[in-house]
Amino acid sequence: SPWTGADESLADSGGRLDSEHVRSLLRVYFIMGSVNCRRPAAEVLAEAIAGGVTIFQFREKGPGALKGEAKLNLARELQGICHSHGVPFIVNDDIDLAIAIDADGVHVGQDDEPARVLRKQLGSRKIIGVSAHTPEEVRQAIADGADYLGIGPVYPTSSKDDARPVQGTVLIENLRREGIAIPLVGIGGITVNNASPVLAAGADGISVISAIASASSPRSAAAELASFFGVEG
Ligand code: 3NM
Repeated sequence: SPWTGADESLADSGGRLDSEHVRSLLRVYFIMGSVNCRRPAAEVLAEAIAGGVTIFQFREKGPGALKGEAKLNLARELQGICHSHGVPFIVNDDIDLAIAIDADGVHVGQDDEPARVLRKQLGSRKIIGVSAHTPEEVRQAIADGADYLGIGPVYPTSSKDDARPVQGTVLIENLRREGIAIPLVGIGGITVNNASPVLAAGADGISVISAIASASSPRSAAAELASFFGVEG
């Protein structure tokens, strides 16, 4: 079902988000900032959503990234596109921006505020995602109340300068073998040609930048990724 924002029906009796709903939202997780695409980001995002993207993260980072009002304006434009299609809009790292525009959630790395601090700032109805690269980081993020994890880099990536060493699908497999059920996505170098082992390892979804943002047709690329889940683009 499409995301409906701060809707009580998504929260359980404790006011927490429904973890199975979050899990289903993660299937085709598209991440993008203005530096990731050569065409206007709004065009790329609209096409990707038409293809079947299920959740979007605004990640305005790296050399040439927008700042200040330009960043805020692009965030608002992309958020509007997401919301008109029922796609949750997540902000990477920038908690102040997430709060200013009432985003649906935030995604943070290991160098940012821990999820337990973010939860206090954002409340129980926002999605909080954490990048984790080791079993210890996974345990900590879960203890801190993360709603989902991003595990990577699964494959070599050229979209993140400070990416950790490639780890394949082994951490995802090990977590599932240990019975850790938290919703999670694989990230890093994933394309339609290598996504299958990530899902077989137990990921609930695949998270990509370049496979969609750099595709000649973002719509087709998203549709091919969505087809792993039997979703028509
Ligand atoms: N985080 P692409 S890898 C944003 O390992 C990000 O945590 C990673 O881009 C991690 O799909 C990555 O183009 C880049 O490889 C993903």
